[in-house]
Amino acid sequence: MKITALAGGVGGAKMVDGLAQILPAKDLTVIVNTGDDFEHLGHKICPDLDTVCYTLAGLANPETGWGRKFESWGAMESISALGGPDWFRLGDRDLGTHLERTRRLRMGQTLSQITTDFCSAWEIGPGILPMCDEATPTMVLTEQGELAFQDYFVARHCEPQVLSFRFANIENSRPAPGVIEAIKAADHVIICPSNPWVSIDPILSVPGIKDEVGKKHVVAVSPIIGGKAVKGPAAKMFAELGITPSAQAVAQHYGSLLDGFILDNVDEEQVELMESMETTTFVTNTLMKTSEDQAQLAQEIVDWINSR
Ligand code: FO1
Repeated sequence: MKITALAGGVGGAKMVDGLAQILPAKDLTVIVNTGDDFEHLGHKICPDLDTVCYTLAGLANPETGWGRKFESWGAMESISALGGPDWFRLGDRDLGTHLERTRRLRMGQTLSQITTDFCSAWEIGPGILPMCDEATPTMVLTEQGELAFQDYFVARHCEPQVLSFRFANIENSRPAPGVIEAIKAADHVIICPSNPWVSIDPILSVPGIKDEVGKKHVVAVSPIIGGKAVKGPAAKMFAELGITPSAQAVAQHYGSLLDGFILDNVDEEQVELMESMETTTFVTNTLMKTSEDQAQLAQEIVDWINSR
């Protein structure tokens, strides 16, 4: 069975890692959010692509979820000592990725070509595709004005109250090569337990992607468990936008795109509400603390999908 997953951030990377453990590599393609990408210290940083790739390559930092394991911070310390911008922490090993990616971009290669090459160097089996090759930076409209995503997320610790989101230049973007083909070829699309507002919505906003996803069987895994986000600001965003954060709110956010929804045992009482919305549900442990948890959740989802 062929699966195409939509992913961003640490929750997405964990789900994808679980799927990669149980599916043949040729049957899994991951479309990754690039709305978080930005230029920093003159280099192109792609946090979600790198988080997914480092995780699948076994290179990810298990404490932070982003960046590399066995990292050293010499370059950052030098920048800091010179009074340079040190609010966004780039480790030495991670920096190598950004240097090489930026070098290739400046030679005229596309982000999708570079990602394919990096994945083969890191011996990653599943297909990993950026949602598009164009820059479509996520902008967060807050009570303190409009902020670039990493300014909001890292520099300001997600503190400003959110009013809305905008994906700049999205209307001029096109699905990266292979994206539409991967969705068409999929038996199922899985929306990973990533932030709906800033990880999944950017992907679905690339012209053509949502229409193609809408033709498939689509299931989503809730990133909200017991009213709280497993990691990151998703619950805070729902609340600030006037929506009580819950698994049900996530299902409502995706609306008719979904024909299945996976929620955690602690949210079992929400099943009736969701089934009244005509979304079939699957209830299990969705908290992925270990690699075994990731594989178990992936297997349960695939078994459930197969049995429907
Ligand atoms: N997140 C932080 O909270 N602080 C950082 O200093 C930081 C550095 C960083 C470097 C490379 C990278 O790929 C990601 C990094 N992140 C950092 C995480 C990242 O900004 C966010 O988690 C994602 O954009 C949200 O999915």
